[in-house]
Amino acid sequence: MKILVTGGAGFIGGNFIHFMAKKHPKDEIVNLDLLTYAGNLETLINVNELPNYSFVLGDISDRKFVFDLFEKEKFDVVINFAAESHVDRSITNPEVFATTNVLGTISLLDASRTYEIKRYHQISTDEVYGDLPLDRKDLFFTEETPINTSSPYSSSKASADLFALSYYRTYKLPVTVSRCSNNYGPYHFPEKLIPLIITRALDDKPLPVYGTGANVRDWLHVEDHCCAIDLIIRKGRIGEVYNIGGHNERTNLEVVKTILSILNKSDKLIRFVKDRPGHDRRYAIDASKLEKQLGWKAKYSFDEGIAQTIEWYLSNKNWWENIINGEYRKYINTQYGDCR
Ligand code: NAD
Ligand code: TDX
Repeated sequence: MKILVTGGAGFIGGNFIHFMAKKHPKDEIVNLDLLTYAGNLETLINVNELPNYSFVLGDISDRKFVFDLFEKEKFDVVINFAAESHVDRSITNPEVFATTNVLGTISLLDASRTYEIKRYHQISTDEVYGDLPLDRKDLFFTEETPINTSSPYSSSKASADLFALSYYRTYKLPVTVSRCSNNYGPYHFPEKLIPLIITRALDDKPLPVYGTGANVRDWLHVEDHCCAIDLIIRKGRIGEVYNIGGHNERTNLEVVKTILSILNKSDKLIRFVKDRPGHDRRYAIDASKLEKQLGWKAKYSFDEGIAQTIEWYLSNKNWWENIINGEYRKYINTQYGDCR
């Protein structure tokens, strides 16, 4: 099987390529990534030399480039991870979220239609459902929960998600969509809560917690996410949406305190700062469709996963220090010229 992975130099796409290299070493993987600030080829050093893996620098919203690539490569499967993924950045600069997340997805869908791709999988998010109240622990997002977005990021992702589903209904393109909760694990860019807190706590820097820290996220280990995607592209029913989540709800304050306690650092590093505008209160996923239909089950509890993740950040200081000091851009520029 020849698979196009877009956004493979990012957090989840990068983990997915590692996962596939181990689980399906005979599959061929082409990684298309624009290497924005979030793309880091150092994540892929271990897979770079594999004969079935190749990297292509390019923009998913550049239609001519995308069509030429599909013409040349004859992919069987397309998995679209590429996106602008940070909610806070979408609040300060929404436009690129429309370009990459919406127009980029449409150009991949059109190329998939033209070149009769056997399966197109869209990586969507639980943020398309909006949020749940904090005082209703009995409520979860199911695949039938109405779309009701809050941020420019989630609006762009919902749009892409609905475009993908419309290509199934209108053109019979074999599409599947997955909506997952917050991922965490190795190679997570240190602008997002968990890696931000780990890396700043290790340097004894103040730790910004938005509002009162009472917002709840449902944490999914990235390896469990990769396993679910692998199942969906092979066995998922076309035209269907699958929720992915591991019933690991924690308030942000609980997450920060857990990290501090594992690192043996003081709670005094915590700073309660101005809240994110439009901040979603609670995400909680019901993944029973994926569990019943495809036999998926999360392997990691949050307690195991966070300990493993912290261990990874302790053993891979070079990876995140190169991001914080900007060194990773030098690596990219040496490899590819001043591409961005
Ligand atoms: P990320 O920001 O770490 O990586 C995104 C990757 O996409 C980067 O390598 C970047 O260079 C690349 N990219 C950006 N614009 C591009 C373009 N125009 N063309 C080609 N490549 C481009 O993101 P992530 O956390 O790995 O998320 C991957 C996907 O999963 C996204 O679609 C995101 O919306 C979704 N998602 C993420 C989470 C999470 O918790 N991280 C949860 C739910 C859904
Ligand atoms: O400095 C911070 N302080 C803080 O309190 C940051 C960066 C975040 N937060 C809070 C905001 C959220 O309630 O922590 C929670 C998690 O924040 P993020 O890591 O920014 O993730 P979130 O906004 O929940 O979105 C993530 O999950 C869904 C991903 O970034 C999205 O790409 C995905 O779709």
